[in-house]
Amino acid sequence: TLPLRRSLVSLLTAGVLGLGSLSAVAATEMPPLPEVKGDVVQGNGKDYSLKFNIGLTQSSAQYRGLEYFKKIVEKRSDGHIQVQMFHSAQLGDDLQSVSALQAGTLEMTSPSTSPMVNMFPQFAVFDLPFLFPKPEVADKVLDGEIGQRMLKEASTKGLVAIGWSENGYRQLTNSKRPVSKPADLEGLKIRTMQNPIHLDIWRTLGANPTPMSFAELFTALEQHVVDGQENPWITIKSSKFNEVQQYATETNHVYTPFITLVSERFWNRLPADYQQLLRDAAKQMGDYERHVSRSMNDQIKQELADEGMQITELTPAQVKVFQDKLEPVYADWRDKIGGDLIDSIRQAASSAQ
Ligand code: TF8
Repeated sequence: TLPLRRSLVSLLTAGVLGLGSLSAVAATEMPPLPEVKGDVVQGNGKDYSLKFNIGLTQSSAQYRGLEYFKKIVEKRSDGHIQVQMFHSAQLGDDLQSVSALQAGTLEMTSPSTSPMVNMFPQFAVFDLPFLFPKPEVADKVLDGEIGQRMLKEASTKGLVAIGWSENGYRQLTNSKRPVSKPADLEGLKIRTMQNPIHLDIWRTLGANPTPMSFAELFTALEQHVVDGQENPWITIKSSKFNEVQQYATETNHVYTPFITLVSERFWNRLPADYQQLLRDAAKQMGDYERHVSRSMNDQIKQELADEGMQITELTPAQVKVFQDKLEPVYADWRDKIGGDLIDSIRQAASSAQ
């Protein structure tokens, strides 16, 4: 499978170069892990072990957030809850992880909301293009009444939803040509998340979209099964997509949240104060992970350019061409998602401006 194949390649490369570790490959400095705030929680004297699996690699902000989560939970449970970290979809991609939570074979995961819209149709609102004009607006919505209500609504079907963090603003990459307007997308095969609005977006822009799990994406790009994909800068870099994608466009077309999920079976075995500890830790992880993601965004974009990626930045007028072209997507999905929800998000957005 993909993660195994790639780590073998890395190990071989390190061996050939005679490097003791892989640190030479992962250059980007991450902000330090904050100290753990808060007292030790009493619990019930029992020990728990919790496997937390994420889709991104060890050099992602998502993994960094997970390291902080582990630090908080282990310290504040005085070692009674042990957190085992898994990355790069080692225990499954986003959808497989969610199923594993429901089955009780995995305790925690943090998927993008987008592939979960079959289970929770209201999440589709986040897939609408250009919904959040800046990250503070996303925070306001997710941390406010709407986001908190969605966590409650997603706490069903064997899942307990306890927090938000960020995947972030998505950027387009491809192996064929620079893209600065929708017409440049003609005929490009673009991998999308398994989500009908994303399919609609790229079809409407004139591309040829194919939904696919993130875990299959590197190989699909490398073997030219698809020409391009879209993800935040930090994901493009930490997943090494720039090794197989020459061109990028800073589109910022969708902001994707990550949702922190716990298996309900595991949750129900925990005493109430440990449940609260996980909620607190999820909140602190989310705040820290957003900080990491945002503070590294520009730096990573620069590193991608330094490593030879050709990056197209769009003028506001060029962005507007994409927005106008995508108006029908809003119109088509408005009723399906719920006009009220869209309006209340837009209202929150304008008050956060
Ligand atoms: C995607 C998402 C992913 C994440 C991660 C793998 O493109 O943006 O990067 O959901 O869990 O599939």
